[in-house]
Amino acid sequence: MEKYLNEEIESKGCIHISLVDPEKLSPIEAGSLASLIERAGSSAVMVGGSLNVSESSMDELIKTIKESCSLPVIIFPSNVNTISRYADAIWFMSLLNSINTYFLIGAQVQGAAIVKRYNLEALPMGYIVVGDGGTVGIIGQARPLPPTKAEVIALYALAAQYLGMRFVYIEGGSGVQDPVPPSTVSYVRRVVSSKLIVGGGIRRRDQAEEIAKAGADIIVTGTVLEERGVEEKLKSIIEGVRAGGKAKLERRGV
Ligand code: 1GP
Repeated sequence: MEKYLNEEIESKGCIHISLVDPEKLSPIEAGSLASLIERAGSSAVMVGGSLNVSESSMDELIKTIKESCSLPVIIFPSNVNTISRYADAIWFMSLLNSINTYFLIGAQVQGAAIVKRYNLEALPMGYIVVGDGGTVGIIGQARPLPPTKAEVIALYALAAQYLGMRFVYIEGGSGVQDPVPPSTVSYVRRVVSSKLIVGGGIRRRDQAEEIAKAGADIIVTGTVLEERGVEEKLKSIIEGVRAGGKAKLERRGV
């Protein structure tokens, strides 16, 4: 999975991943949504949510997604009970600005043996919640990092990189009003070389394009899948990701 993601990022400059929340979708809805996600051009599907998710709801949803499209599925865990054997990989993540050690290392210790038993590829990721952070900020007891405090966010990201985390996720929180500012993304980009994931509140093409141009490697959107006109909206966001990724590659002279 990591090799696939890196190759996709290498060729496109920036890629898009759709986030599906088991609490918000029935497996039947998820089936048609999964093929729509593939048609629209996402590179993978992430499955997870902060509230009311169980291993069985993860299993059902992931099986349906795998039957309905050929995209790889990555677990976006909120707790140890969201690890499913049917996924291809898991973000093995630590919520770096949580004040609760459970979200820093406790859940990871409890989940590690399950990940091994299910033979899931573990993708090491530092997770940084900025702004109010939405539900995940509350559940994960994140100490709020102001979205414009780029220099502090960058230090969290750099610490993650030095700890060996090959992915860093700057999370604005699902459904928040404003995404992480592109200026913050470009600041962090200049400091770290880990793959940079950005998500939370991205609803439009121009927002996705600016964040990709600023240096994001992966853009995640979830809420848009629950809205009317999803196919059109998703395609337009992914066009923005492509345009921003292309600009990024051109800047690098690729
Ligand atoms: C949440 O960053 C993701 O973890 C996606 O956010 O639901 O706002 O697209 P949205």
